[in-house]
Amino acid sequence: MQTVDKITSFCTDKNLFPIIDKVINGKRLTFKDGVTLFKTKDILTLGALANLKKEEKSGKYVYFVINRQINPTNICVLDCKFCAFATIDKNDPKAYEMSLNQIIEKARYAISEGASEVHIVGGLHPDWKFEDYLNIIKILKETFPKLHIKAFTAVEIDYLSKLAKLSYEETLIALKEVGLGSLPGGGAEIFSPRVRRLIAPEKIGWKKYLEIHKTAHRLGLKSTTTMLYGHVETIEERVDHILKIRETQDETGSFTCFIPLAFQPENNDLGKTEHTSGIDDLKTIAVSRLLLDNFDHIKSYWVMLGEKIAQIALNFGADDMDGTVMEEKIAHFAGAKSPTAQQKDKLIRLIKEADKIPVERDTLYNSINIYA
Ligand code: V47
Repeated sequence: MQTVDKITSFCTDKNLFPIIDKVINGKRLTFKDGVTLFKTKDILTLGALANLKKEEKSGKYVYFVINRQINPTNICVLDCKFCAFATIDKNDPKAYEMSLNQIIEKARYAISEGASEVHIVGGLHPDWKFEDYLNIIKILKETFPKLHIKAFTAVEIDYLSKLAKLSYEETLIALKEVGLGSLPGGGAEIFSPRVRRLIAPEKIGWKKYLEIHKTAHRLGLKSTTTMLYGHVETIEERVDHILKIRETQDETGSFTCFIPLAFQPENNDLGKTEHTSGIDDLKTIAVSRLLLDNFDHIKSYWVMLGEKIAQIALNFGADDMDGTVMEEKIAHFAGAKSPTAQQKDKLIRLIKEADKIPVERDTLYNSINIYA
């Protein structure tokens, strides 16, 4: 039986028939298709289609990285309504700032555990200078030359450029020169101006977010990108967000991975208390896989999805699990139920149980070890 017939034979939503045909014939999906996919109740057809596309991209492989997250401070001049991690008040009992030494020791420990990457993001500290941020990268790279430093979201780059009175390009060049390896994807939230006004009114808008990533790409830096979902956004706003990312990837081709971030609902000022549902999580991964035909990788971020949904998502289009993380704070301040760190062996087991082949990768998806 042909693949189209096979999938249509168990499909229970006739609205999906034309989309199945397009996906199997390699045709690009539209905004309307994205909305239809999000609205379907036929989760198994959606999963089968997304898994088919995943297998075209990466076969049975599912990637992970041995990494550590380091969040140098949570003191932040912004006051985003959804964020439970940051505080604007230096006297808040939860406020903290790490010394350069503490950051170096965290990286040293990570390397002793086999890490190839540190992922550094944090608050926009009211008193830190551009040089303080620059020094974090410089000293880390001088101390650990082989370590890949994935650091500073577009929101931080915008802040640093203001501190340094430099353009985005000049700011990124200065950071690259001292050892910045790539940019992480945080800070994208949802691009819709309506949603941004509600959840993060002071944060840079989507145009600047994408301009910073495009500038990084022009300079030869790769980056990842994200979407924070499950708060006050509509399905249409999710699809619009994903398509703006697809357009940017058409231009630059330098995003390595897309990461849907499931909203963690504790300690926020949005009045939201519900976690995303498993069905919504799986749909979001699958629709992302199907719409982002120009992305090689879709991440199933176990920290925010929980291990169980993250594992199932490996059969709904995801081909990456992020990594060991070692010290997660942002989601856990907001009530994430997952552990704050993950053992490599556990990641391998989760991937194998999903009938996939675990591949330890570096930040840029060079494979380090295949666990066939
Ligand atoms: O920028 C903040 C989001 C991001 C919450 O680039 C929240 O490979 C859920 O971007 N619930 C930080 N999300 C994490 C992030 C990330 C994680 C893993 C890998 C990569 C990558 C990037 O988390 C923030 C914000 O968008 N966030 N608060 C919350 N309550």
